[in-house]
Amino acid sequence: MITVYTEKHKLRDSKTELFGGELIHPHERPSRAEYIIDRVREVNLGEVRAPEDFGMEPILRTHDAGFVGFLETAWDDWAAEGYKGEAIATCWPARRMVHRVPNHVDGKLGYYAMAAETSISPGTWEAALATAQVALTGAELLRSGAGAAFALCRPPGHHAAFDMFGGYCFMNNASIAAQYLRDHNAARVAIVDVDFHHGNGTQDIFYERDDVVFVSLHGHPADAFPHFLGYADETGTGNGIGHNYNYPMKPGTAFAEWRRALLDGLAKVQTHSPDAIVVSLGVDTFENDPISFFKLKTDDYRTFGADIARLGVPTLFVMEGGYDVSEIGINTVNVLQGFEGD
Ligand code: Q9C
Ligand code: ZN
Repeated sequence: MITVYTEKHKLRDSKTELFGGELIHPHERPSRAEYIIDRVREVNLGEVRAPEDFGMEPILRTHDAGFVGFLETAWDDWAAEGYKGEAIATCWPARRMVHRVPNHVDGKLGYYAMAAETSISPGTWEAALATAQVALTGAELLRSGAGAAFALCRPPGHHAAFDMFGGYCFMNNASIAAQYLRDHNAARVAIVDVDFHHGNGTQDIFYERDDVVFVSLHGHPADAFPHFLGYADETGTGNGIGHNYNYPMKPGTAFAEWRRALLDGLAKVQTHSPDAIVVSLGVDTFENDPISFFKLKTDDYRTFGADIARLGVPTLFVMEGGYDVSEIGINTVNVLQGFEGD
């Protein structure tokens, strides 16, 4: 299968992540994508190609224009204040406060951020924009007839909502790709999110819709980030009722139980007969992942890939999480090889 990749991801190289009350070297760092692309090349998965430029229009089908404009100038606006560190939200429109977009960058950060761990640094916008184009190029491969493609996105996207960033994410690459497929001949799309964390952004974007089905397997929000979304009783609203399926699971969940949830979710996907599937592919479900609590093993990722392939639907894999272990390359590519049956 073709992998879409650009070195522009390296422009996202934040120096800080607010973690445990300290500013640490971020878990979401450039080496992650390098482990993965190295493994893609090592096993000769297929051609690696650069993204095409689809411009802003397909991004604005999924994200609020004010939000995207904020991301574009956030670093410059922050630097203009004379602040010495990276841009971090410190104040939110919390319960019973007014939700109106302020002028000051401090207020805008709080308005558009869903969490404080994700610092905005120079180059963040350029990398986020480039990786949205990676996802769109992958979607275009499916549109033009490919049975599968791998969008090696970085920074990741599934925590980014219509008008919020956070959880290491800025724009929702998988959702932008799914919307592109909807806008080009796919009547129904399913998004299967297997990242350890709930895909709150993706759920938010499609929650009222019946043309994009969302299935997410994740650490239970009572125990895991993003903490405030991802419960099993969130099933959609309006036209979207019955098109959102959450599978929250407890600490220590291993592959057998995880796969039971997966197969249940894939059966739901089949009832909607999608024309395309977008997999939000996080491998932070790995037993040695530093910030997660599932116990998947390296070989399990092949089984998972084969389970997806059995649906027989064109599939775009979009990279999400998976942290700071060299196995993220092997685990990610195992999914793709399992899908291809080798
Ligand atoms: N104590 C993705 O995997 N903080 N984002 C976790 C754990 C945020 C993960 C804190 C994790 C975000 C794309
Ligand atoms: Zn994750």
